[in-house]
Amino acid sequence: MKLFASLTSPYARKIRILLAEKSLPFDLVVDSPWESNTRIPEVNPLGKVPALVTDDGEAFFDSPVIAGYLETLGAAPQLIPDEALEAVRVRQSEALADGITDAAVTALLESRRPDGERSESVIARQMEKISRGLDLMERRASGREWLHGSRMTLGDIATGVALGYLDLRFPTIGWRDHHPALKTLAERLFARPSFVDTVPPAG
Ligand SMILES: N[C@@H](CCC(=O)N[C@@H](CS)C(=O)NCC(=O)O)C(=O)O
Repeated sequence: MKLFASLTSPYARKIRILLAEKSLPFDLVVDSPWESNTRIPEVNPLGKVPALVTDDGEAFFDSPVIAGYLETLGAAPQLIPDEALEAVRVRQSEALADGITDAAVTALLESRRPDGERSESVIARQMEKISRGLDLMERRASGREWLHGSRMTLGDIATGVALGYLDLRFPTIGWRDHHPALKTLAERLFARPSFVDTVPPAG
């Protein structure tokens, strides 16, 4: 299978980590959706990464859907539990983490708009989402080794990716200062080869 990804996309990083954790072989097609010669719209009409194309030519997007597809391949470790409600809870953690990432991406793009076009209130609104999201993540991580059950799940991986993205784009947030459980969880995640090997380049 082929994964279309940019090296800085946190959503694509989540999928690269899942593939690494499951030791699934794939071809990485590095492509930026912002470049004029991008081929991403050929596999994802929404023009976003990540997009995954199976060996049979079927294309999957967006990242939660790709995560669900990878789980169907049956490769260990299992990262979404079988039990339906527990699986929904893991997906809820993924949605919270992805939502924090969405807010950070929106704030970043807004902050890069030219003087006069930039809205400080849009940025502030996104920062509030990040702050509230981090607080809920912290409560869920408190007193536990992993967010769900006794093993790492997709929820932990998505959370680590969101925290790593804040480190990359908004280091001044300093989320570690007020979120000790997330700090501990992130230290455990960031030491894994799957995270180390997918650290985004600066820029
Ligand atoms: N919800 C999507 C978000 C994907 C996304 O927004 N990717 C960004 C890169 S970080 C992108 O491709 N943006 C290009 C665009 O919005 O045109 C997912 O989880 O896959």
